[in-house]
Amino acid sequence: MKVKNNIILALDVMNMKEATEICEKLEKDLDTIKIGYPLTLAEGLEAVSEIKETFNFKVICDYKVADIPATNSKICNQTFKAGADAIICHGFVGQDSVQACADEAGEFNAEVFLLTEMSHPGAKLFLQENADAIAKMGVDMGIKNYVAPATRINRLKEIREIVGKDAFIISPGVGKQGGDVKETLTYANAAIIGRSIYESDDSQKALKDFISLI
Ligand code: 3DU
Repeated sequence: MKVKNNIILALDVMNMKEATEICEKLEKDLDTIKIGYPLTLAEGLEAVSEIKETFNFKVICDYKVADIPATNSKICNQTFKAGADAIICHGFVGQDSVQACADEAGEFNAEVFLLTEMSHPGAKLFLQENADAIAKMGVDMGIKNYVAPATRINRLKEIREIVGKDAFIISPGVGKQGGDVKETLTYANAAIIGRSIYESDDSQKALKDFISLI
């Protein structure tokens, strides 16, 4: 995946009106949007279709898919049918569950991002100790895309070393969660940024400020 300006907007606003306004303001400098449960639960999966129809954005659905293979397939099927270009799935559920997502993505010529370690403090409790193994599993499976934290640069670096230079890493945690965009992009291909942009009084300027730091 190619990401303009190496920044992905996390569009976690709670209605389509706000989502559309933000997208209109930022469409010159962005080409990739991440939609998660907040907007999807507020407005339905149509939010994905509507953004795809209205804008020239790639849409990554951050549904952190983490179920048995049969259910993962159905979740991915619906998401790709709605027009998503990619979906994020959890790795802790194991190879068969991740493979179900990858297989469904293959049917739609879409992509899967494997979530390794999350960015929040709580990720240290259970996820961190298994994140390297999750990343290794992804490599063994031939997964090309990963999610790794911008809030712990040493961990982002270690995960990059495991997945290799040709893997595509997107990294959440820049801005509000404390991560630094420039440092993050030393190891990640794109930074995921949400609140620091869409909660700003001037979202265009907030985005441009991040771009100027890269
Ligand atoms: O903290 P922000 O507002 O910049 O948003 C970060 C986005 O990335 C948000 O949608 C969140 O759900 C997602 N995310 C993480 O923050 C951390 C992860 O490990 C995975 C996804």
